[in-house]
Amino acid sequence: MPASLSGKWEMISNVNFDNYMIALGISASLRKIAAKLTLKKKIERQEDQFIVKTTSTFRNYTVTFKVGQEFNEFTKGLDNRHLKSLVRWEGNKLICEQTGEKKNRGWTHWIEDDKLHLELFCEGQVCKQVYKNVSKTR
Ligand code: 1AG
Repeated sequence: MPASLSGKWEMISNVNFDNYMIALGISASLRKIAAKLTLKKKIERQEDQFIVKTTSTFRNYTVTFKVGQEFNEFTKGLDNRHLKSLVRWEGNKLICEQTGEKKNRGWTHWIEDDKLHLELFCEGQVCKQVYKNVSKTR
């Protein structure tokens, strides 16, 4: 059973995504498309390095980082902003702080009941997503 974030995941719930996107300044037409997507994640980990790929039928987004090492993030195809991002562990939660134009922005990933949990936050809005594991087991 998946005890780590690594693997393939498919979204099964998505709460308050619209308000999160509004906080990011995403247009109504784009939000309408985004709201209908079933997002997938592929998370690869090699020691302190992570590659997180978010994919959908509409757009894809990949971020690569090392835990504890600040990096420049460009949210290409999302809100297209340049951020200074820093990911750290807090217990078994992987927490990213995204510093830039938007205040109190970031995300938290953790595993609970074999599901991948994600909170995306921006300026007081919190979007909560849950993903089921769809890694091939053989
Ligand atoms: C992320 O996840 C965010 C990944 O960093 C994308 C999740 C939600 C989309 C965010 C904002 C919406 C902006 C524009 C709408 C356009 C496209 C719809 C979504 C496209 C998905 C690729 C945290 C972590 C590591 O997993 O990235």
